[in-house]
Amino acid sequence: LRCRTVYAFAREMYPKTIKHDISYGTAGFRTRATDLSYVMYRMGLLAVLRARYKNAVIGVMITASHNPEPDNGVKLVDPMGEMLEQSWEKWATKIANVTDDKLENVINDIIAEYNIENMNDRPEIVIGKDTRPSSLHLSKAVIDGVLAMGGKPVDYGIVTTPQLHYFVVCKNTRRAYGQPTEDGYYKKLTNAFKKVRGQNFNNGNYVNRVLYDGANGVGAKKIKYLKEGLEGSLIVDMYNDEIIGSGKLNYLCGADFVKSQQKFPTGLPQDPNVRCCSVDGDADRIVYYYLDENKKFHLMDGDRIATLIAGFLKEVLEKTGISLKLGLVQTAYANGASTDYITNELKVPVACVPTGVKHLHHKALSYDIGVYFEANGHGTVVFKNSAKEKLRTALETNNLSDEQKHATERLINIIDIINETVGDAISDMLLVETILHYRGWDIKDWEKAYTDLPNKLLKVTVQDRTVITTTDAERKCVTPEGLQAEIDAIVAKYPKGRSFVRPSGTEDVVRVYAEASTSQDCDKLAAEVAKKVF
Ligand code: 16G
Ligand code: ZN
Repeated sequence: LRCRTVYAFAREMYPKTIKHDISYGTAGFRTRATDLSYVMYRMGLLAVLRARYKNAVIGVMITASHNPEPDNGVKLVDPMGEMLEQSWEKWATKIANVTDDKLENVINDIIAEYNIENMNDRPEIVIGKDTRPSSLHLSKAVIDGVLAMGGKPVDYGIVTTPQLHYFVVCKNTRRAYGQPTEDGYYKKLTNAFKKVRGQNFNNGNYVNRVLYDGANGVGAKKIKYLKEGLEGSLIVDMYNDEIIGSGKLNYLCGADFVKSQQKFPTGLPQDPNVRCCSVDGDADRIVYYYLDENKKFHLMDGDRIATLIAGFLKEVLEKTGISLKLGLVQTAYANGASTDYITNELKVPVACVPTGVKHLHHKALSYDIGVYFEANGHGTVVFKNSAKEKLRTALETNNLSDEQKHATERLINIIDIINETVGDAISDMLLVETILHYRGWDIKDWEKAYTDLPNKLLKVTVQDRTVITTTDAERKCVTPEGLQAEIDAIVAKYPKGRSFVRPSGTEDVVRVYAEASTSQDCDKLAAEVAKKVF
C-alpha cells in the first residue's frame, strides 16, 4: 500500500516537469526554485532509504546558500554531519532524473543494491530550510516524500545549514554532542564562549564589538537569539537583516559578495578600522574585513581565519604539554602567502585537497586536531574523540602544572565553541572573537601576520567544461593534453606566479585562478591562462 502512495503522490502531486537532467554536485542540487518540487519530493524518499540503510537519522537541508533569491537547492546530511557519501550521489542524481513511470524501478534498485531489509522502520528525517520564499513549499515536498516512504519527518523550520548538521549529530550521538534543539545549540556555544572570555570583555587592542552583515538571510534571523545568550560579552551590531521576501538575500552583501568582489558590502556604516564580518545565505561561511582611514578595503578571508585558529591552537596545545597532532587543510584557492606562513612561521603541517567541504572535512579527520578552511570562508575545526579524551584525562589525573592546567581547560572549553559537524559562520565568529580577545588584537594586528599575494579568479565559458580534468588537488590539469605545459610556461614568467584551471562543480564554467607578486602581473597572468582555456 505504502508503495502505491509513493508513486501516486509522485505522479499527482509532484510530477516530473523538467526534461533536462540535473546532477547532485558538490552542493547537492541547486537550480531555479520553480524547477525543484519533484526533486525535493524524491529527496524525501531517498533520505528515508538512506536512513534505513544507515540505521540512523539523516538530514535534508533546503537552501541555495549564496545564490540569488529565486534559486534554491537541497542537500542530504549523513549521520555524523558529513555531506552525503559520494557513492550515493549517483543515486540522488538517478532518482531525480528518472521519469515518473520509472521511479519505482530506481527505488527498487537502491533497495536491492544496499540490501535494505528494514523497509518497515520509521527513521527520523531532520529537515531544515533557509529564508527563501520558495523554501516553504519545497520543504513541504520533502516532508511529503518522507511520509510517503514511511519515514518520520522532524521539521526544524528555518535554520542555518550548520544548525541542521548539529541537530543530526546530536540525535545520532544520543545527545552526547548536545541537545538537538535550537536552544541547545545557542546554549552550548554561548556558555563555552562566556566561560573562556571571563569577566574582562575587552583586552589590549581588542574591543568586544563587531559589525555583522546578515546577508538578509537566516544568519540575520538567528543572530538575534545568539545575542541574548552572549549577555553583553560580545556586542554584535547587526545589519542587512531584511529577511523573508525582501528580494535582497545575498544582494550586494554577504560573505560571497564580499569575498568574490573584494568589496565592502552595502548596508553597513563605513567607519574606519572597525571590525566587520559577513555571513552567507545559509550561514555556513564567514569572512572578516575593514575599511582603513583612506577607505581602502582589507579582507580577512578563510585562509586568514584558518591561520589565526591554527596559530592559536598550536600555542595553547604547546602550553598544555600534551602531544596531539595538529594539521591544517586548504584547497588550491588558498593564497600562497597563507600557505608559506603556516609552513614556515607556524610550522603546522598543511594538506591541500580538491574543492568542496567533503574533501576538506575528510582530510581534517586524519589529524588529532584538524583545522580546515576554504578561502571563501567555509571551515571549522575537528577533534578526534581520542584527542578529547586525552585532554580530559590529563585534567583529571591532576599532575599538570598550573599553566598546563589552564591551557587544557581553555582548550576543552574551546571545543564547545566550535561546531565540529560542518563550517558554521556563527560558531566561527565566536571562535575568531575568542582568539582576538585572547591575543589582545584589533583587526589590524590580526592582518599583520602576512600579506596576501594579489589574486584573481576568472570564469571562462567553454563548450564542454568536462574536457578539463585535473590532478594533484586540482592544481594540475591532465586533459586536454598540452594545456598544463602551456600554463607552466606562462606562470614561469611571473615572480611568485601561480595559476590553475578547474571545471566548476556548481556552474557551467571553467574557473581560472591566478596569483602573482603584483596585481598588474596577476591580471596579466590570469588573462593569459584564460586565453589558453578558451
Ligand atoms: C560548493 C561547496 C563549496 C565550494 C564551492 C565551489 C560544499 C557544501 N559546498 O558550494 O565548498 O567552495 O562549491 O564551487 O561542499 P565551484 O566548484 O563552482 O567552484
Ligand atoms: Zn553557504
